[in-house]
Amino acid sequence: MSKGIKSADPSAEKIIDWSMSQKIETCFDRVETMKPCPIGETGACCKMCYMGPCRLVGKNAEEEVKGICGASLPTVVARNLVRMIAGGTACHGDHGRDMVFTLEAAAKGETKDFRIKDVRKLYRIAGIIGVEFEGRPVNDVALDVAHKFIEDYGRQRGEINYIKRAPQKTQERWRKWGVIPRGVDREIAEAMDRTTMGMDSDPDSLLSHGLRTALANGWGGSMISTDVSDILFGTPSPIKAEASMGIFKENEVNIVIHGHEPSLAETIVDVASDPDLIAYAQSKGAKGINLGGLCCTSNEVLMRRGIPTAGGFTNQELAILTGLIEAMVVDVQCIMPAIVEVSKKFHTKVITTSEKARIPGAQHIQFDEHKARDIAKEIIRLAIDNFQNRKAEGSKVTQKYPVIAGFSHEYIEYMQGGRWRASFRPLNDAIMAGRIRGVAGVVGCDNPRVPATGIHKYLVIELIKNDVLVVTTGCGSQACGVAGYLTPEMALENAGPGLREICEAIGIPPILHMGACVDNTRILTVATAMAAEGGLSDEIGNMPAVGIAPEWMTEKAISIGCYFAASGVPVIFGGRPPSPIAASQEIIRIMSDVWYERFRGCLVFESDPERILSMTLEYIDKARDFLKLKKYEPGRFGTERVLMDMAARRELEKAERAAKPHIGIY
Ligand code: MSK
Repeated sequence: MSKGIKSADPSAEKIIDWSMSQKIETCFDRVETMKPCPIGETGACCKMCYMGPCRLVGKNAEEEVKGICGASLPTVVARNLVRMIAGGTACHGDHGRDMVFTLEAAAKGETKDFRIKDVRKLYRIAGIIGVEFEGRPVNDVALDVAHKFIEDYGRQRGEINYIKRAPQKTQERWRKWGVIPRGVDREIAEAMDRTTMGMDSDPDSLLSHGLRTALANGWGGSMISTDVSDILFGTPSPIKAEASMGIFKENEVNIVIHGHEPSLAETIVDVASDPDLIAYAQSKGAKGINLGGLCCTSNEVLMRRGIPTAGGFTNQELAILTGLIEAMVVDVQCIMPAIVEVSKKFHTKVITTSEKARIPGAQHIQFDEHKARDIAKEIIRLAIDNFQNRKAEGSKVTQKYPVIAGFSHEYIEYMQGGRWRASFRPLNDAIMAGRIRGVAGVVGCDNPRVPATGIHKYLVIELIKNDVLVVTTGCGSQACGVAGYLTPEMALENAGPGLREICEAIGIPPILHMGACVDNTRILTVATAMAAEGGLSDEIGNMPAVGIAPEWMTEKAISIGCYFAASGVPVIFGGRPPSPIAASQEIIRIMSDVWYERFRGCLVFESDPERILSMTLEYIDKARDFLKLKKYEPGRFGTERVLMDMAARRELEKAERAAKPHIGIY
């Protein structure tokens, strides 16, 4: 492995240096030896049947480059992308399904270990999906809500429940273009069906179904997951915690909770303070039990319980390299099988807990929501027993940063008017007046293939300097946390004057941690509320808002990017060039120009961080112009907006129909 900066997280970088000196291999080594397949990385490899795999390369025009069956290059690129969307939707969909089953078990009284913690949220959701709640026992309402959500998975015809939650105009676009999902499972199955050999070969038709499948994630599986998690474990509100690899304690039993689903992790947090378990830890020579998180399970317990985070995806092997981890407990998604190999060099026990995510060499303790506390206690005892096996070696880091996390939709609304007058008026007004230029979601994975330039860090700081309010989720939020960017003080120091003024007035930081990957749906509902509030766009499309995934790598990220595009948000995916659609100009055109025309959103790929920044600001300013908002001028704010009469509104709609999208950079 060559020397040089590998991670933008300084504590991770220190551990990587140590691993190199010890010749312990991590993803940062493998990324250098494993070169990506140059055909597959652009989407040009078709392996849907065994006449191939066909490599669709050549100098002819792309529609003339064909596989053995005659599938063209655009067809193959589209099929590959749709399969990525299906994979991502399946992951988030299953996550949501597991949460619903837990809600169902709690409502039926089948488990004593879970209960409805946030009745207010339950009623709010019941109201949205048409479940009667007035005067009914809480568990009856919860059971009906659970059953309505279960229907969303298996429905064969009709529309998933949350479609009606979107702005009317956004729904109309979806209906017009036939992308409303019927059921989560149905869309995934159809995506697999359409993309097999001999099925759909029309790129536009394929990609439209891709959007339908992605919407089944955003307004289905993921949104269900977020809401049911809030109902069961509480809707997040700001909470202080710590971030970085320095969260582990030398004199305590360290347990890492890693993956995505909160059920087991929440239970581990509950029982870790059990006096019997603490006494047991002390009997083994430890001072106590210390929990830390990784990836999105971490985000779940960070924003609800203040459990410190060791960072995002690329930090998972590195956490073990501290030599301080007694047990790494994993649930589902984004778990590198490599952690087992690394753990063999230390005393760490890797414990898998889901049948869906087993790893050879790991110890398996199956999670069951019906006896969650017993299982959590068994895991903690196992970790305590392992404390005595801790060896002296490891790369110790002490650096850590404070973070403020937990900005849910409900809390952001509450901050703008209190419990009785909660609204999005101040935020909309600030955007209209140009104090806030726009909003950017900087989200998604971290990726060892991306040179460690700290693209998340660069973008969030530059955006807030430009008066753009930043919301962040997933490993993107971890990248901000381990850099010390998730404190109001630090972020306010860097924010532009207008953004700073508003953040101070409302009492929010300029970079808002909104949760895990599934919680990107919180951004959708915030955008919907802003549309309903009035004064900006009356749909999600045309809002001065952009989504960015600077270092994406999972299929889930592609699915998320697509549901934002279909919902009306321009989305920029960064990272290394090329892109999974780079082989086909036709697919690039559909996903940028055609999708923009239809939905006012798009998905483009751009690897240069400076270009990502300038494109983001261009999208935002273009939306401001379109809405006839006051021109953004740093430090100069207006209060009035150009009012639109009917004629102006008609002009606007005419302009919209004629609008050619704009930035075609890939
Ligand atoms: S964990 S999907 S690496 S954000 Fe949600 Fe992080 Fe991406 Fe996994």
